[in-house]
Amino acid sequence: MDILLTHGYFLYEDPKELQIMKPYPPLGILYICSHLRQKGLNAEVFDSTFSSRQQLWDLLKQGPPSILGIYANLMTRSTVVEILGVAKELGWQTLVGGPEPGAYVHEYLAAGADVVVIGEGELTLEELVPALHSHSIDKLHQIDGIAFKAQDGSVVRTKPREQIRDIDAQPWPARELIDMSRYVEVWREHHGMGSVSLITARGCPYHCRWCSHEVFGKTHRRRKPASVADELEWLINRYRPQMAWIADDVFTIHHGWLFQYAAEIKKRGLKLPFECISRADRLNSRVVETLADIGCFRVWIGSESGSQRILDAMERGVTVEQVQTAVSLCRSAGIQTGMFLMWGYEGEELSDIEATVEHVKNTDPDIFFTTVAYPIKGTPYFSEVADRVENLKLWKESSDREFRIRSRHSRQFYKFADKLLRSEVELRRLGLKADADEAGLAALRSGIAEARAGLQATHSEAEA
Ligand code: B12
Repeated sequence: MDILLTHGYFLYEDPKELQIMKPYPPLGILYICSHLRQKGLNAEVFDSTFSSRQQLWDLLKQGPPSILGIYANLMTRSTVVEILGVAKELGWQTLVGGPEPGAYVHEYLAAGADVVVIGEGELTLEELVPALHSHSIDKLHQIDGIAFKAQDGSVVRTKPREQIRDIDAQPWPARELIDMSRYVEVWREHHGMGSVSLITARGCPYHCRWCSHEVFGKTHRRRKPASVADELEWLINRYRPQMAWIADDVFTIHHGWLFQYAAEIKKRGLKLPFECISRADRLNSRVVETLADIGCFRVWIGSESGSQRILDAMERGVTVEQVQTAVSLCRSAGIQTGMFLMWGYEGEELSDIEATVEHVKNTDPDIFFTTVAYPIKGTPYFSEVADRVENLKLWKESSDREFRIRSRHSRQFYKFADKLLRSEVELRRLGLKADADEAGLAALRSGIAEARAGLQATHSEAEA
């Protein structure tokens, strides 16, 4: 074996994910694997999702030691660090890649990675794997898109790796190397619908200040509609799913592309229900009707805030009205909407929180999720608050989600904001029903009063 690829996500160790049970395969390492195989390298995958650490340790022990490449994101850091430690001890050479390591080169090298791969992995690994097998550190200096420790202990970062120009020329992810049917089955068992995932493009050209662009920068490369339709058709024939998730950052960026794709899907009779993420400013009535026509049943929209001031501070490039219009267009077309909302962005005050509550009440999406903003290293948001960021834990035991920002409101404050939002939305929904239960309405009203009092009481408490 020339390289073993893995990721640090073990579903069965995560009580929260065990309740959600919506796993998808790690497309990034599967794309790398199919590319390397096409180039004649013997690449294998250890898919940790349904496995245990012990199974991985056994495989690494079994050897013979080769190269282990690990995908890391901000949630899997501590597991990836543990895998690095075990692999090094057993004599493996180690690489890390994915959206997080480029922002923490020194830390990952100190944690046992021999090389950090920055950006897209395919072309870099095609050169890096043979170089590592030849044990020639000199060759590493010639490989773009990596960071490593030179013989004198200094950290070398080579030139950025050029992106793959024609992503249609790439082979599809090597799904046949993992237990794909298990993913589809888990979905079917827990949600009544087996699901598959695919991507139609790479990269997002927008510049929301909190978003991580570590892998693809601000570029946007799309596949050809027919190529995506081919992959979808293959997925349907091979795994018989009842739905799909299009895992692009923003599915409806390019309207012309969407209309061509829709024509292709319709021509082939491939109407598989699907969900996707989009932006309100990339949805209009023709786009929404087209989405409905080809089976889209839910669109996720990053609404973030109901305060235009905060949206502008995020450089979101969207107005509150656009979000309201997009949600109502989707509703008229029979498409559900899911909304992501963020508390605590720089400058957010009580009045902005009230504006968000009003916005969600008026817009009434089918589902919404809230997060307290966290500054991901490498983003403009992180740079803006860097001198106030504190991490109470050791790097290898924590994640960027655990950052505390000095002088921001306390976690308790945002819990009250959440309670206010949920109770207000619920009250509105219940209030619209003719047979609304009076006791239920009264309980929600008192919850709202408590949340507002809590917000006032904790308003001057700082986070860290
Ligand atoms: C799909 C997705 C998910 C799915 C994951 C399902 C799955 N298994 O794929 C779900 C919804 C579960 C999810 C959840 C989360 N996600 Co997410 N997600 C994505 C998304 C939209 C697409 C991933 C994808 O398939 N990309 C396409 C492939 C081709 O790209 P790739 O994975 O990056 O792989 C390339 C390179 O990274 C590199 N590479 C990858 N692996 C390796 C390994 C080695 C050894 C090497 C050398 C190179 C390498 O080469 C690959 C091919 O070029 C990305 C954004 C994006 N466009 O990538 C965000 C993204 C990865 N998610 C992100 C975040 C923050 C989260 C959450 C923390 C959100 C939350 N608040 O809960 C959780 C974490 C979940 C967890 N426990 O890990 C961030 C990560 C930021 C960071 N610095 O880590 C991203 C980048 C979004 C963003 N822009 O902020 N996510």
